[in-house]
Amino acid sequence: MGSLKSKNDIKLLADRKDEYLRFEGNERLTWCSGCGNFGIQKALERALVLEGFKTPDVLLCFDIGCNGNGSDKIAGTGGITFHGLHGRVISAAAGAALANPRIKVVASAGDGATFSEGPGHLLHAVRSNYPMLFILHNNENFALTTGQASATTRKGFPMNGSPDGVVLDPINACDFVLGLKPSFVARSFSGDVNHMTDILRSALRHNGFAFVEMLQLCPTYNRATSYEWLSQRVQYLKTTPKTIEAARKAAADMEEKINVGILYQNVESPNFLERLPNRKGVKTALVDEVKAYDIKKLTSQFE
Ligand SMILES: Cc1ncc(C[n+]2csc(CCOP(=O)(O)OP(=O)(O)O)c2C)c(N)n1
Ligand code: SF4
Ligand SMILES: [Mg+2]
Repeated sequence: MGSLKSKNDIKLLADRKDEYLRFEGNERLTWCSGCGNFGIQKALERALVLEGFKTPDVLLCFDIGCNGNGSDKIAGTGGITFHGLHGRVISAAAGAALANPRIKVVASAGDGATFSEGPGHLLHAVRSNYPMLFILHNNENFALTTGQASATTRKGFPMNGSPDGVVLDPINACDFVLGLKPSFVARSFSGDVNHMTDILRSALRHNGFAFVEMLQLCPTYNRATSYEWLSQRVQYLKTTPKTIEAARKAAADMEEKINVGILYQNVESPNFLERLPNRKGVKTALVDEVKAYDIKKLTSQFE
């Protein structure tokens, strides 16, 4: 399963060491010890380099939160990053992806941002099939603001702000997205960098909106799903379910047997730009078409 078990990939990564180091940058990482964000960042760097991307070809967009603190720690030398408002990273990233399809756009956000602050953006990104990769860092809480319950916190667990236990059922992130006729949905686990790397490589190759949920360890505030708890339950899918119904079945259990892998992929679904009649046959990107317009004549009518 793990890509770095392959000798070819280890050699490729060694050959592309300079590019890898450019993605890695040299900023000091400030996440807590044992935080799943370390592994997710490593997997993303490896996946980008193994897929042949160079730092200027990639725009890495980050939401607010502990996950978003990766924005100044990745691509430190030569890479392009964008740190948006809480819950709004998808809209900014999608705009960039539509404006310039020559760059690869990757957006990262937490569960709080995605399912409490900005679920509308996710919903329309999935149904629009924008050409970008979205990584959900699901640590099941609002971590940066010290462990409040989010929409993915498990029922009954006491959190800061709800010390008697959360009273609502959690949203199952992949099931939610699968209900929107997506073109790519996958789940992985921040305790397995090789698996995350494999999943991210497939997601980077996907033409359309690739949704990847990382079950992210947060030992400081998410005591419900520790490394031991998750690693005892994670099951590696051997094949990708063929239908959305089968994928939803595979995604459903988050308590006993938690499936990770590519849950669903539709390679036939055109991305948003490919659907637009006015972009058919157009060779330029929107960024090439930007020019200065004289609007004086137009505005003079209102003077
Ligand atoms: C609109 C808005 N509401 C609240 C906040 C305060 N805030 C900053 S980080 C954060 C928690 C983020 O949780 P999540 O998105 O899950 O990311 P994590 O820290 O868990 O990685 C909150 C509530 C904010 N920045 N903006
Ligand atoms: S609070 Fe949780 S998510 Fe934030 S850095 Fe610490 S372990 Fe990571
Ligand atoms: Mg969170």
